Amino acid sequence: MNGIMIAKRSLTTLLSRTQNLSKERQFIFNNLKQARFCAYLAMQQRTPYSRDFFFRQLFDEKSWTYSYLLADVNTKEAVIIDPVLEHAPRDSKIIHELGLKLKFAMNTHCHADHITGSGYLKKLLPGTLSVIGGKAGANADRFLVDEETVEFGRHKIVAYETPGHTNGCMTFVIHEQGIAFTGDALLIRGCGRTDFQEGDPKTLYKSVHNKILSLPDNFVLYPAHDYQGRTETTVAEEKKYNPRLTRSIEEFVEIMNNLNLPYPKQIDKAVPANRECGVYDIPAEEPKK
Ligand SMILES: N[C@@H](CCC(=O)N[C@@H](CS)C(=O)NCC(=O)O)C(=O)O
Ligand SMILES: [Fe+2]
Repeated sequence: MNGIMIAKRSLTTLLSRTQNLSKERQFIFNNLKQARFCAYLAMQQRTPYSRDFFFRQLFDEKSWTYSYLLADVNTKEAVIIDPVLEHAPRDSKIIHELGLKLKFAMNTHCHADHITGSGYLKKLLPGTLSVIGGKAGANADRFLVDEETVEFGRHKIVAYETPGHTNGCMTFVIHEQGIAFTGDALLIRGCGRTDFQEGDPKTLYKSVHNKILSLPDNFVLYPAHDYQGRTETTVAEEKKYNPRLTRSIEEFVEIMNNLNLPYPKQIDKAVPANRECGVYDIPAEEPKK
């Protein structure tokens, strides 16, 4: 082996070592970044629920919808967020068993994929009032405006307009408990589609950034649906990992305009029914216990 060949081989070995070193460095750097974010998340402990705050997440397996039953443990006043028609008997049974009094059946928006349980719950639990955002274009007993407060016992929900999936979408925040119910504005690692009803991607992007991701990092977010079995997220997680909302507004619009999702199966039945806030398809007879 002559001198030139030896020199070439040494140079090649040296180069590959340098490349490996930079790859290793990159790997360590990425791991450190990840570890730092995990440590940050661990520090962002959730606000513990007050002892007098009752919370129950409920699920509809047909439309993958989450409903939330909340109550004041002392006064027993309760609200339910996004109830589903078919589950009104289940929900009213829980309310009855726990000795709660349902004050409001609240809707984050006029849903396209299922019929709200508001009307049926009104029938099963007389005295319940249905509630929806004033811009939803739906009928209800109470219409909410931006930043209006809804009370149950001593607890307060603040309703914020978060349009974009539909015009009337609202996010319900309980500041004291560090939680927000985002409806379909923000889903876990996703967001509501913008290709039907009054959907508009730019409006949705601004709503989510200005009203939801601007909440404290440790706020826990509860969506109206999840299609992968996840139950909750946080502001910090979505700001880091939401594949759509971490992009620029232009990229977001591009993504949303190219989702090509199938039309929701129940939309033609659900939207007209929800405009009447659930006074639809309710059995004349009480369900058998
Ligand atoms: N496949 C479902 C439709 C699911 C769907 O379109 N969900 C709406 C919320 S009502 C959505 O925004 N989905 C967002 C997504 O899937 O990324 C059905 O037929 O009901
Ligand atoms: Fe929806």
